[in-house]
Amino acid sequence: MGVLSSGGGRSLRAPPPRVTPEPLNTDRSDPRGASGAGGADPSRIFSWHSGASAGRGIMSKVEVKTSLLDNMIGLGDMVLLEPLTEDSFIQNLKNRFNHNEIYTYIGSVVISMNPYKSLPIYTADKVEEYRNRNFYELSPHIYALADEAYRSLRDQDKDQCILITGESGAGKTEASKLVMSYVAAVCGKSLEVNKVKEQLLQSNPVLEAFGNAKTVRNDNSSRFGKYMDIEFDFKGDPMGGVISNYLLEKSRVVKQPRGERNFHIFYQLLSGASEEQLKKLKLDRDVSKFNYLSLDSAVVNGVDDAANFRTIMDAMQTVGFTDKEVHSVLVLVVAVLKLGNIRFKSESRVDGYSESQVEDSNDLKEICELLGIKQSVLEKAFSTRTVEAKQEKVSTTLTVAQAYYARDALAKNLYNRLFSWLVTRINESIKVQSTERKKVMGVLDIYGFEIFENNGFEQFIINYCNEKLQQIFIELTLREEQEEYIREGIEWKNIEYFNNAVICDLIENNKKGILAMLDEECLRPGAVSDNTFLDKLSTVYAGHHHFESRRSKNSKFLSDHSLPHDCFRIQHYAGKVLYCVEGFVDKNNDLLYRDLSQAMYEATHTLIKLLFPEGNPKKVNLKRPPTAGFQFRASVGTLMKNLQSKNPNYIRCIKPNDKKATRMFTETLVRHQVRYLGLMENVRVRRAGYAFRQLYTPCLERYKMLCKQTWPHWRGSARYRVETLLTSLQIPKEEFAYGCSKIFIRNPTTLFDLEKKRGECLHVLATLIQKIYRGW
Ligand code: AOV
Ligand code: MG
Repeated sequence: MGVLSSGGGRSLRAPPPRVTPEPLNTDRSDPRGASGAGGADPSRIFSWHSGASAGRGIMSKVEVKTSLLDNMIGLGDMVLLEPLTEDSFIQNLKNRFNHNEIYTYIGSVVISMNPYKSLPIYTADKVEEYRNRNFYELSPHIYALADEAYRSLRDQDKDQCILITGESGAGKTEASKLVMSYVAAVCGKSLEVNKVKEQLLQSNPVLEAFGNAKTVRNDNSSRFGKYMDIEFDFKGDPMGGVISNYLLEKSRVVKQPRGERNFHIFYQLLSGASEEQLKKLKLDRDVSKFNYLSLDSAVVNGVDDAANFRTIMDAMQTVGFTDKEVHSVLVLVVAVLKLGNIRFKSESRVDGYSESQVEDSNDLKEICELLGIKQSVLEKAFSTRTVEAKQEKVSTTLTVAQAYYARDALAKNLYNRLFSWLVTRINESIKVQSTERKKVMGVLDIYGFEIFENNGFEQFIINYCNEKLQQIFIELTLREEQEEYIREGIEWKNIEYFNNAVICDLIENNKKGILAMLDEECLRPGAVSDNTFLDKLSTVYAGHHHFESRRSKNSKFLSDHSLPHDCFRIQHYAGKVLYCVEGFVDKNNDLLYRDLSQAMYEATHTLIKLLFPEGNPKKVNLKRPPTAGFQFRASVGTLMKNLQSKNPNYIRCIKPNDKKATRMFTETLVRHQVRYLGLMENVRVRRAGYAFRQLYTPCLERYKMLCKQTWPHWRGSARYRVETLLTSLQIPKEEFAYGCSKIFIRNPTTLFDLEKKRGECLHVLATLIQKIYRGW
């Protein structure tokens, strides 16, 4: 039938955009982009694939079966799986994984299995292979998705976003880098463009050094969320970008769970700095000298911290950091390390009270020298605390425990602010200067869903963020898709799926959500504690299906000893997580004694002064800063809106085993992920659905030249004329469904076919016009 449905192996390059000079008249009211469930993004007109692998076009069920049997590599697109069961789905993934085929499609969604080994599939030749090719022409690859998104952005002028999801260690960060490097490889290559590209790419290692760490799940685990908008000019060349970062897991700075490390940069600096650098930084290379650095996993297998340090230094230079700035940054990293070594003792005062005092002042002295702070100022800030209320200032002494608390709070804040400053500084470098209209590709790489032995506030925030992303996927690929069929009056058998909106609401509801209740508790005067917060939650959510606590009245969990008294459990979309409530209030409050911020503000070191603006005594602000949870909820809300305004491209990462091992496929683990990611439902909707849809009038305007009854003018209702057009082209009836306002086309090949015919028609017309112009 169509160009794509002929036998395999034929070169099926996408028709160049020149053939269709005017933009497709797309249904812009349709926000779906529909990458997921065979939805309606007409911008994919040149690349909607048929659901077959390697240019085979639509395969019959018999063919599919044969190919599954004959070809142990498995099927490239799950849509073709017959019979479609969870077992066959997983078997297909396994077959492919065993043959190093780590990518598989569900329509235009890419499933990516982490191979835990480097595969020769990301070479320059591969880039060339996938460049400007139809999505389905070649075997499934992340490059096909990247190419698709890029061309859609460049040629159809549609902003894109790449949504990468999956649990910790599933391969999101790697995937995001592959997408970025692919796009960098296929766009312009002028000197100027190359410089921008380098800066954009090199921002990655810098942020990874400061924001990633070894966890038990992943040796290079992202401990912050990152969203990067890459901005392109009309030709599709990158002009720059903007990075947004989301809540860094700053508690890691002062304490790491067993078997985990602090952020990479600490180890990199100690291993990689030259003797001269160390001297300037008053630093000892020995990891064991620093309380903030865990020793049991200081060295990560296969990771060369020293070499990485040099890479980071080069990357910082490429991004545009001056030598002075780099030095300033390193000074702050050292200051954090040394803060961890400060010890306190209790000292009796003449008035009978006791107060905390710095025990051995050498580290404190060095910190002060590095930062340009008077030693007495910092010492005082560690032994007394000033509370300001209206006109009054009251000074109280700190106990030793409070002093340690203050020290850790300062270290966490310092590092966190340094990290945010790095993002701001990188943004300054990659900022687009021109005011010309930009096309945008957003790449989202967040921390993946995680369940540890002990889960606290950080995991709660991370898992909430993942819940929200799952929600976008559900909304766009499962809910809206199905609702549109019903709205348009198309015959549709509802496909059931679990909607996690209820969990999102449990967490983020403005009034009663867990985060709102935590805020309420934090702002309440009087004895505020994690336990009173938990009591409150337990009362309000006693009967909630996704919330479990032994403190709830008549709790059915009273005898559940796997649920300790100081914990609550949430049934997330991806599994049950037990959260220990200890530290929730404190981490949400994120308070730093003003004496410490004032001490930092007094520093002569310009960067640290900049990081603590609230320490300016002239600008005392008695208003409480927004809580960590509040800020996160707000920024995630903005992010979701941003993502929904773009055409989504999904990469669903799956972790094949829990051991970070190559060639190991743990079926139960994969099954669990397939379930909670909603992949079966995704295939079902996709299989039953229509790949393309368009309002009748624009559809007619685009293809009217293919039929005498509609060309050059048509009369009557657009719907009636579309029917005339399609009938005259003798396209099988089952390929279409006529909705109230839109025509739905089942297979992309049909669309390609229409496009091809249109292209030929335009070509004939253009030749004719040329002949006329040249006077024959
Ligand atoms: P994550 O981003 O999903 O986890 P990563 O992208 O960091 O996971 O991947 C974890 C590790 O798996 C990497 O460091 C690589 O060793 C390996 N890996 C992943 N993808 C590939 C690939 N395509 N080819 C080869 N190796 C790969 V987290 O950041 O923890 O949620 O918070
Ligand atoms: Mg990551």
